[in-house]
Amino acid sequence: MASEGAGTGQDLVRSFESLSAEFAAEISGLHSESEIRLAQSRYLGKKGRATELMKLLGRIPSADRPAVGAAANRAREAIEGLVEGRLASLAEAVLTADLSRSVDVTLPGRGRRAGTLHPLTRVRMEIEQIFHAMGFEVRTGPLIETEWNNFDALNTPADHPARDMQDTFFVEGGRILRSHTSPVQVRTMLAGPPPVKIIAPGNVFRRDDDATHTPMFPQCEGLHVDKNVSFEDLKATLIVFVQRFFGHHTDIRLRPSFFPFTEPSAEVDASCFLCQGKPPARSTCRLCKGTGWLEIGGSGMVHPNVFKAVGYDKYDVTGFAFGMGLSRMAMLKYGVTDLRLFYENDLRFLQQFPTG
Ligand code: 2NL
Repeated sequence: MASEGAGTGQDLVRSFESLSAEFAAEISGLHSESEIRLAQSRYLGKKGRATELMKLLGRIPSADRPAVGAAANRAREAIEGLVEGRLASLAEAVLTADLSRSVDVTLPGRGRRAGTLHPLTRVRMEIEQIFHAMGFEVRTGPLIETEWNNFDALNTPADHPARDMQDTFFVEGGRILRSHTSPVQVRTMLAGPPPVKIIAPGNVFRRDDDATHTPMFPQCEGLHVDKNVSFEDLKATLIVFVQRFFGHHTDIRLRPSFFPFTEPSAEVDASCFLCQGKPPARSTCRLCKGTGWLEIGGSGMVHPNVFKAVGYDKYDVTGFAFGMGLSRMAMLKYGVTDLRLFYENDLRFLQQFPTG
């Protein structure tokens, strides 16, 4: 070692001066903090080279000692400065490497937003709750049905126009996509004796596709069969429903109509909840178009032929049934003017129906 033979103060001063240069050379090839710290202790530690050099201080003339002490301090400061500088540039290099990756590690997190229910789902759940509170059970069934469950059992004979290829989807094996949820009620009646008090929400299919019809749409039907179920019970049930769904001032209007599976049959209108059906607001109402009424579905007393088909005694029980389209209910309730919005899954539309 250069310090070994140090006899004079000047030799020792030179040894200290070359120490920091040697140290600089040594750490220039090191690339981790632990290696650099280790090198630092080899020079400045208890058994380090600077400490060994200091031990020679006793062998030199005392007049030279202050100069050697000053040289030792300069060497220590220089080495410490080199360590700090090297560690800082190492940290800088690590940061630069991080930032140059394709992932920007400094970007704030995106966060998670809870989803919302689709407006058609919301309307279905609300209808389920209202009828459940009136004692109706919620039942579902398969989308692919037999022609018998979908048509024959419902007093809809083979020559009825609804059974045309143009109006119904026929699938392989003689089955069809159900055109209403009535087969759910048929299955329920076939499965057990009266009473039956159910609603059947679900998707149905018709060969229709234009501005106001989609080939698939959700509907909800209801059926109440028991001894002495009357048309009055139907009216009362519908009134409670529209009042809970549209608002407690709502009234209903029943217009004579025809369905193969009910007799008598009626179209169901709800009084317009926007203008309350009252003039003069009514004359300009954008919702009911001045009529004061909103068409919401159909209804009637279950046809005796339906009871015959499912094996119920038409002299023992009576029943009412009704059906409504959920898209129409959602459009009326939320003021949606284009049916297609329900099926485009545009978040700008869907986010207008917050859940909670
Ligand atoms: C409408 C009309 C209606 C029914 C559905 C029904 C079911 C059985 C027996 C008798 Cl199992 N009827 N369902 C009755 C009358 C009308 O729906 O315009 N729906 C959107």
